[in-house]
Amino acid sequence: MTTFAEIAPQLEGQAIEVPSWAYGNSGTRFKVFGTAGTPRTVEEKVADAAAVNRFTGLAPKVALHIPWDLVDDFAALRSYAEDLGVELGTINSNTFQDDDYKFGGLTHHDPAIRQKAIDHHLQCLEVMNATGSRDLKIWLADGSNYPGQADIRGRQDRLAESLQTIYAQLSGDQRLVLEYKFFEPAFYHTDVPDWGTALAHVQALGDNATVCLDTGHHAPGTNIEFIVAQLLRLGKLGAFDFNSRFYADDDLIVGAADPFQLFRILFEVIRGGGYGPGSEVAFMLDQCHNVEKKIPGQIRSVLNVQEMTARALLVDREALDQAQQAGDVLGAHEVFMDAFYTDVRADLAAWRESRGLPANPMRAYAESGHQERIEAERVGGTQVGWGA
Ligand code: PSV
Ligand code: MN
Ligand code: MN
Repeated sequence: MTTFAEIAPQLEGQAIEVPSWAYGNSGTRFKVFGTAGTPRTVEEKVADAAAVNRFTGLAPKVALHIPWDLVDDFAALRSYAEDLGVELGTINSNTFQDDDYKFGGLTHHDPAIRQKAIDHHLQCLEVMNATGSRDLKIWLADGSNYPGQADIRGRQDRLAESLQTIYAQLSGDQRLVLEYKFFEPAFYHTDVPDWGTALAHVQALGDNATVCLDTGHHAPGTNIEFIVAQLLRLGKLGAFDFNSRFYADDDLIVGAADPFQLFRILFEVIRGGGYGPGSEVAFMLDQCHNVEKKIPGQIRSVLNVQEMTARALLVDREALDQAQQAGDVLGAHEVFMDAFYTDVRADLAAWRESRGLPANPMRAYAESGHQERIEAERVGGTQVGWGA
């Protein structure tokens, strides 16, 4: 039986990148609810991300979305973030909120619109040069709603060409990370619907192109940990967008819908060498907080990832291997489940305290007065939202 003390050193340095858009107002197509204390500026979003890191020690980077987080001076934003103890992380492009992109961006049949989408990504690369970011994350809303509406094959060819043009402009250790999603906003076909399509494109590009696995972007019942194992095996798992979904795609708190699935995913990450020193996998949240408060929503999220990481580390790999080799089906399953059912909360609380962090970051935040302070201070101006 592996003990918490044995795995504790491996929790050191765990980093989960938080998305700037998690701090803005969001909702559904029915209603976006305003929340007191919501940031009005990019700086206030970065400050909220820094608060999550202060209370948890788990979130040293904040991902930006362009143009939502466009500022005149990214070097200044970078030093503002660094003064608050966080770095600017992944840059996410956006080719889904402009009328020109109604029928797609990087896949569009009109060369002028395709060029506009490519230029947007080149602008993102310039932002990355100023922020010191490593990853350009591309999620496409491209697809079609009706059979016959679009030339599915032609769109793949154009996508490959567009990605090639963007990829050619990467410099240094910059990476292109391509995210897939099985549907929405297109409902018949999506141009990058699955990991196979994403893999085909990044493999054609080269070593600095990898796949982003968003946990919410699969059909119900999909064995996501298998995809993790396969992409790691091929050296092509670049990043995670963590979140939860109950029915279709959604951006709810990671580990909320199915903590066991998160455990299984993290076990394969660890098993495949995707966790810890030397691993290049970026762990990100991609979430929105429609009805709950946003900073505690993010604190809860990074803690969920930490808790399931600790449990996955607790799997007695030697015992598991022995049982597997012996064909002991139920024995192997029990070793796996023993780790999953181990409650690590008290051990983690003590571990955090020993590092000068609050034992219970959720409670510490609630008692800190931080929420009341930002709610009182952030009056006037326009609150930012998903899409602004
Ligand atoms: C849309 O599904 C989405 O949630 C994708 O997962 C992206 O990562 C995110 O928006 C931000 O562009
Ligand atoms: Mn995502
Ligand atoms: Mn999504």
